[in-house]
Amino acid sequence: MLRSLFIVAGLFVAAPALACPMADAAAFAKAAEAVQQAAGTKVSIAVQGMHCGDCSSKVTAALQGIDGVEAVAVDYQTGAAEVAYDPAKVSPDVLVKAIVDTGYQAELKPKA
Ligand SMILES: [Cu+2]
Repeated sequence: MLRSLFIVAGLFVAAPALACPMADAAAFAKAAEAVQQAAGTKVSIAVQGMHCGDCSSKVTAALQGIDGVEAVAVDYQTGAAEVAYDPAKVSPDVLVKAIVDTGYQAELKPKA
């Protein structure tokens, strides 16, 4: 009895980890729009090595922790990272280095 309770509780804990790709894409689209509407300079960074929502959360947290970063959107499925930043406080190279330091490969995308 107690054992099955633990199994049920475990399923609830595990559920968010089985992230729905559609939900992730929608969350990224929303975050990317916030980046576009944020003040500051926008840059796109190509990130390699992300394979789940946990990866995009780590990259997002690393970027958000940088002084001068205004908004961040990261999609592990496409490897896209969109950042709005204050050029007086931070440079794109610092953003790329923060991602690399987190354990992923990253490079600036040429301006579209
Ligand atoms: Cu991951």
